[in-house]
Amino acid sequence: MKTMTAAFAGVLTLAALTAQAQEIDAEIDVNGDGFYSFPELGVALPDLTAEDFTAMDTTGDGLLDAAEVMAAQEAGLMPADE
Ligand SMILES: [Ca+2]
Repeated sequence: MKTMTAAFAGVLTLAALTAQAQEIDAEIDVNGDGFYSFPELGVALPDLTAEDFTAMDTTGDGLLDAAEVMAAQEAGLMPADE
């Protein structure tokens, strides 16, 4: 029973990681925390300004999560799949 619970938890973790991986590129997310910081995104997008980043950071926490990345791509603020 204990083994089944552990396996189930593993599946849930994998599903969460897969969902996150759709928008968060590990090549940009250098520290692997699942968010893009301004310095991380600046490496991938050299023309990125602090104002651009602030516009994408709708929660104002200084990091872009998957939802913010997706919204930024849909708004044309960030190129998708580069
Ligand atoms: Ca990061």
